[in-house]
Amino acid sequence: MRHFWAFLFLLVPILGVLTFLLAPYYNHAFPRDISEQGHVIDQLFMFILSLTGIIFVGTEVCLFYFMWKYNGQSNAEPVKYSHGSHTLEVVWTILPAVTLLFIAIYQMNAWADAKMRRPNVPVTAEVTGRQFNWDVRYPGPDGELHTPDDIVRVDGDIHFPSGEEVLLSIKSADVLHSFFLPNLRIKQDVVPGMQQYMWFKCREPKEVVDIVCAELCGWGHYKMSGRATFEPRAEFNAWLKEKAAEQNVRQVAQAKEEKKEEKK
Ligand SMILES: [Cu+2]
Repeated sequence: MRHFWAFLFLLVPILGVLTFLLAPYYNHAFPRDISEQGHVIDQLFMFILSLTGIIFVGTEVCLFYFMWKYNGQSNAEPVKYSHGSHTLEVVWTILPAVTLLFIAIYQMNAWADAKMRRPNVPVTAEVTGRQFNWDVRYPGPDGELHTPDDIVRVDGDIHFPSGEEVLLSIKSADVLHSFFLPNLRIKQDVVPGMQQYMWFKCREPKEVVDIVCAELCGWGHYKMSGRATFEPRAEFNAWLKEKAAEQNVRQVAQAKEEKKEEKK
């Protein structure tokens, strides 16, 4: 086939665009957004995707056209070499630079909302990433973290109040992890030795979503999953109370066990 390579290269944009268009029908598009700020992130993503998508398709079509037109089998003329064009080089340096600068300015507010303007609310919980789990510590009735009445959860079943700002303090006990709530468009790298904060607000009254680790952190990386349940404040408080009671029962049993050991 004379134009085999031209057609092969044309397949790239066709398959690329088709995959993108069909993804939602196969449930491979964005997970449902339940966050109050999520649409800003999605809009930004779609904007950048459209921009790069148009340039991608344009480039691929040019590639196809030139491969078709200058096919060696149909062009008897010898190859002519060009030694570059100063004007063209200036244009293709300035255009991307201006585009990147525009995106940098355009997204500033979204970045500030997501990473800099920390809401003025008490910390809902402290999340610690470790190989291979997310440990979550809630302040007890005293509202203070790292006091004896803290409620510690290590089973991946985490609850948060919905309809209000949730502020998490987050750290790592060992290596790099990344706390990712796809449905809330929230992802935060967890760096050893660094104390960080992340915040979000779930606009749905009741929702159960996935928690994942988005940083390859070792052989058990896949195990760092969990479920986050969002529920109204009253239900959340009731859940916390129930878990505190369970924890107390366990602690009392443990203390009894230890006393028995001592007597022996
Ligand atoms: Cu991890």
